[in-house]
Amino acid sequence: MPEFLGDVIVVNGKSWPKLNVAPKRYRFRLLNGANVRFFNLQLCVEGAGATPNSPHSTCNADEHPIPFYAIGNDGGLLDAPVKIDHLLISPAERYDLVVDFAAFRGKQITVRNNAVTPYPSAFAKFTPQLQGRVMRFIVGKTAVTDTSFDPSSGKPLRGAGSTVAPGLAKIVRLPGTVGGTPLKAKIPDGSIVQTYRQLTLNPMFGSGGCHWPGAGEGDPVNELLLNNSKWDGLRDGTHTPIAGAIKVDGIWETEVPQIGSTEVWDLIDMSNDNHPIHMHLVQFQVIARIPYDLQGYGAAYYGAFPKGNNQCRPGYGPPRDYNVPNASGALGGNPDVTKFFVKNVQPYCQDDGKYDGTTGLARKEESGWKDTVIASCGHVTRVVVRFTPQDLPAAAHGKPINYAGKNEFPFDPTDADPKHIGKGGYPGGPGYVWHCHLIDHEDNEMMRPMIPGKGAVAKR
Ligand SMILES: [Cu+2]
Repeated sequence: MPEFLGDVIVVNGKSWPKLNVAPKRYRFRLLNGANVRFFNLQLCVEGAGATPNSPHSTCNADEHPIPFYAIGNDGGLLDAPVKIDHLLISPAERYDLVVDFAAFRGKQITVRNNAVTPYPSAFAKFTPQLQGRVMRFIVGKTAVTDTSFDPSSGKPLRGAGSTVAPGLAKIVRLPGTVGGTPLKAKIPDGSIVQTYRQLTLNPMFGSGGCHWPGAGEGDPVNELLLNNSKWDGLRDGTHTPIAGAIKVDGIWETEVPQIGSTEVWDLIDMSNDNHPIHMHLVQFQVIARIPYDLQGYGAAYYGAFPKGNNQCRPGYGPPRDYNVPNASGALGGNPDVTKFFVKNVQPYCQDDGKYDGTTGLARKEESGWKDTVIASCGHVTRVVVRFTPQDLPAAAHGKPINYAGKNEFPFDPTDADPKHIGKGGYPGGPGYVWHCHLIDHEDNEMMRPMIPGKGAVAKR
């Protein structure tokens, strides 16, 4: 059973609570703490609005959605407020919101949800009276003065001109993101992106298949894997490690980024659901979600297993030798996925991602520092990650800065010796992890170790 689903929505420990608010601005910090449930939230005020409900709206016919502002997410404040009227939030993601209740004196505003579960394949029943509502605001009748920051002003949240955090530098834009240098911009000693990885997200079917679709009704997903690799990195049945893996504290690791380096990871979702992929130690930036042909790629992937054993048993096919770059120069031991990029989202996904923003460039509200990204069905989700503290500049005097090989953390994340805890080594043991943050998936092997290394990395 790949997911357990509860059917009562709980906010701060209370089911479907009500909160009395004054007609002014409030800041809300949201954490999706559900084990597997995504939320696509709207704030629905009673009465008809100037703009009619869109077909996608979750508001009732006698309600309309009100706008609100995202001002931050997982890794801190955005550069400027982003006006939205719905918000997709997956388990472990955080969003910082400002809602202005001033125009709604005496009204009730219900927070509603229309995200199906699993998202977006919707195997589970959706009952609007259960999963469709989250909480309710009851707005006071008496006008109050409000001198708080007004996000509708569009004024910056960080840096010069900000009244919120003028001392906080603007978000450093990593290569490949909007506002960052192009992915192939050169620095004197190599390319700005030192390592490119293509890594798969695999549903492991009882029939032996490792990508959607399985063998039909009754073919269970027994476990989920990252890059067709179990947690310990041992090949199934043979007890030999993945080729190219290194052993750290008894675990065979493959994601060993060089400290300080900048990497691009392509997360190839081979399931029919979205997965919130979470990385420890660092914050990264989302570049885009690129539609791809899962069936075509799946055929190439199966083709990389030996004949006669043309299924996905870990250890017999991808990942092949992890550190041998594929046709696109990507590590990970997988067939090159870029040949299977397509213009339009393929129809095997329940949703084309256009309304919830899980296709194309990163949404504005997720364009800051993130540690959790929704890897969406039918897409290769591309993120850029730099193994440094997040606030270091990316360029000086117009030239990109290369931190590769330099540890800029106040501790040594490359040190895996547990004896060094408290002596500059942190955290001891096998280092860090990256994993799906659907709790039921991470506990079913959808997690891999990750430790920054000191050594050289492959150049593109
Ligand atoms: Cu998952």
